[in-house]
Amino acid sequence: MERRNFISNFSLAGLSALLGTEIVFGGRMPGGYVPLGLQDPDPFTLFKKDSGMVVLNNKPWNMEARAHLLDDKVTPNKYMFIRNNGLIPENIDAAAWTLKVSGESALKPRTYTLQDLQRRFATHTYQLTLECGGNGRSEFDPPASGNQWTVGAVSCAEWTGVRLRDVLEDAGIRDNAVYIGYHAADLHLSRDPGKEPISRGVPIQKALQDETLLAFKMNGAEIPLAHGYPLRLVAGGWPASVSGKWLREISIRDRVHDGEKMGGSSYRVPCEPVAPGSEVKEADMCIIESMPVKSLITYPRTGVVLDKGQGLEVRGHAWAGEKEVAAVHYSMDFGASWNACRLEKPVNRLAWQHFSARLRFPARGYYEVWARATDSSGISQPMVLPGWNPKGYLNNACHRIAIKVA
Ligand SMILES: Nc1nc2c(c(=O)[nH]1)N[C@H]1C(S)=C(S)[C@@H](COP(=O)(O)O)O[C@H]1N2
Ligand SMILES: [Mo]
Repeated sequence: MERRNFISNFSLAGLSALLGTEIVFGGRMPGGYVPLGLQDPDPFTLFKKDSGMVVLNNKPWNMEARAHLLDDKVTPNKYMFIRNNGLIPENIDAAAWTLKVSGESALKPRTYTLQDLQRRFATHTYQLTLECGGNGRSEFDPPASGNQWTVGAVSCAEWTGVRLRDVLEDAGIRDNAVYIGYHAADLHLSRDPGKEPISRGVPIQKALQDETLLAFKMNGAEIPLAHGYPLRLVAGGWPASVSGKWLREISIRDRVHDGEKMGGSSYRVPCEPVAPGSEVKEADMCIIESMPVKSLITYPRTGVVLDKGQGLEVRGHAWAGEKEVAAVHYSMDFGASWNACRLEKPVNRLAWQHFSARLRFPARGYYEVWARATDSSGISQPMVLPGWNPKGYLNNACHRIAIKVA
């Protein structure tokens, strides 16, 4: 986002809010002047993020959480990772915003205002897990290019909107429909309006699921700008790249959507395992669909020092793409033995689940707690890195934290 343009659209009160305090002589400030305190991009203030978040890139903005920041059952905005491929749209007028439904397989292509969507279709609310396909990329060797996400490119917020299915059915779906693709309002980094930063999609079956939303609210409020205000596609359990932010158009396709970042090595992995560092032919790459089983220890934070005799409640979340998590186990002896954690059912399909366990440490010294989730089909997280792939996707290795008992 061009900070200067963005900022100059704010009123004095808005600028004060961004600065976090009143501009005492604000009335004397020349029109359009950008206060120095706002000239140095401070993404934490700009996006209302916690100062413990980690900025991976500023052009485009990419930011991740640390594991312990994700302790809430429902992720608040301040701890939600940001993944942008292009520039956040400026000057959004929600009252004039429209969503077009188009494509070869749309019977009656239509355009809806946000008000049309809200008035004409029933509203639904779900907690939905969104994990970037590249979460965990930083551990792959040979390394993959792209944002070096560690563990924090995952969230589970509560999304409210209308079902994509209801809207697609209103526009009419031809029998030959196989996919939907999204088009959004963000600008390509080159600022060339003819180029899209990203335009992905999902098979029609995923588009028609109850939980696939055209969302206009996150955690009960307007969607924050960085997360797709005023309208976002949310398809939980799949790489979050299919959940298009700043949504302008949904295309009902008679073929696999061929938008930006659908081909090559983008969000695709070798269909069959390959040796690390291999060249993989485009024809041998498959589109990532449901995300694999994974878990994250969110309490305590790694490195915590405990007093001897102090018990400890360890907790976190686990998720498994389209599947449910059936069990989470922990180990405190480097994987030699495993014990079951308590595990809650998901509030709804595609929401992450919460686990906890009460631990006792037998002596002073250093420990590690490892967590491992198993999905409903019996597949568990690997303890070492899973299959290498050219872009470093789908690292669902077990999460570990360090603990000292003093
Ligand atoms: N329009 C648009 N939608 C987008 C993206 C984007 O760059 N532009 N990034 C995608 C990717 S790769 C991810 S991981 C998620 C990140 O969502 P978040 O920033 O709300 O956490 O948004 C997806 N939707
Ligand atoms: Mo992503």
